[in-house]
Amino acid sequence: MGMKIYFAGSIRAGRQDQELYGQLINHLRQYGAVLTEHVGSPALGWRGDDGPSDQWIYQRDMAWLTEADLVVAEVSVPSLGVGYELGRAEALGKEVLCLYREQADRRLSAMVSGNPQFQVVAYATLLEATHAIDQFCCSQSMERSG
Ligand code: 6K6
Repeated sequence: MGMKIYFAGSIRAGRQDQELYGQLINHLRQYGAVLTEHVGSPALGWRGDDGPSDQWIYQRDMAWLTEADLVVAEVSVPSLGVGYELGRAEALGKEVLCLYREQADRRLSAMVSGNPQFQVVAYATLLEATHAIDQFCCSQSMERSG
């Protein structure tokens, strides 16, 4: 327990999944501190300009990503910011879980689905998503405790 978790989800690329992000973040809390809780907040709109400067946000998020033990990304809404965070997470050697809802009119980027460093799980229901989180977080916390 007590891991640091970086949750990534779309902000300026569209907030249509915000409520789902909040549910996933709530579920993640049992495994440790979610550094990026605001990603699930209804107060954070798609403009994402109601707070500090973009430079400040970038610096803070990169610092959090560096200190995180695990990265969990909801990648159904394609977001430049989330894609960037995933690339940086890989370069930092982080363990990464990507959760994706199958959609008829859209396919996940091959840069994510084809990356052997990422665990990519397609899901249909919230229960399937939280199950994938349980498997990922439990195996990681067992590896950490030796
Ligand atoms: C308002 C108040 C404080 O911060 C804001 C606005 N913006 C952001 N705050 C925090 N993290 C952000 C913000 N914008 C992007 N990110 C990071 O990029 C998050 O960690 C998300 O996972 C990701 C979303 O990228 P876009 O490209 O969809 O915005």
